[in-house]
Amino acid sequence: MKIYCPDADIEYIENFYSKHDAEIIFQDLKQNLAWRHDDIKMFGKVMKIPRLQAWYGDNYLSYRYSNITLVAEPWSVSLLAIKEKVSRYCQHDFNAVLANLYRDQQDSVDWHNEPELGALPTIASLSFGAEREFQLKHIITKEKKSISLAPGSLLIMRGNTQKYWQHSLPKRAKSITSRVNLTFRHICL
Ligand SMILES: O=C(O)CCC(=O)C(=O)O
Repeated sequence: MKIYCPDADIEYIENFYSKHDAEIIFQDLKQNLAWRHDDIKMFGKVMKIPRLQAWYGDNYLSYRYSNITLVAEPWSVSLLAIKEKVSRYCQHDFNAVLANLYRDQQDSVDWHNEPELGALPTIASLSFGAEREFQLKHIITKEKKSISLAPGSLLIMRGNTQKYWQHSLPKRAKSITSRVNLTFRHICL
C-alpha cells in the first residue's frame, strides 16, 4: 500500500511476515542480537540514548551518529535470511542493518532523516513486537503523517523521502511492551 505524502515515496506492507513468524523472529532478535546502550552528548550533557541498538553489516562497515561510531557485527544467519527476503521484495541491495530495541513506552527516537545515506536512499524498516506509532514531518511545509507500525510489517522509504521528510518514534504515556525494529540500509563506501 502506498502512503500518500507529497515529495516522498513510501510503501507499507502490513503482513510482510505472518503474525506467527513475526513473533518467533521478535523473540530471536530480542534475545540474540548484540544490543548495546550507548551515551550521546546533547546540549553539553552526556546521557543514555533512549533505546538499545545493534549494528550488523558487511565487512565491519561503520556507522556514525551523535559522536558515536558503531562498527558492524558480521551478519547472523537469521539477519541474513531476513535481509534476503527484504532485498528480494524491494529489488534493492542492502549492506547494513541498524536494529533498535524499544524496551517500553519511554524509549523513542527523535526527529531525524538519514543524510549520511547519500541521495535518494532506500530504507526498509521492519517491525516486531509491540505496535508503535511512526511519525513523519515535511521539513518545509511541516505537514505531519502518522503510521501505526504493526508487528511483521515492512515500511519502505525511497527516492526523495529523506530529503523532504524527517521521521520519529515518540515516547508515549500509556504502557507499551517492547518492540524491535530493523532498518536495512545501503552505506555508500
Ligand atoms: O523504530 C523505527 O520504526 C524507526 C527507527 C529509525 O528511525 C532509525 O533507526 O533511524
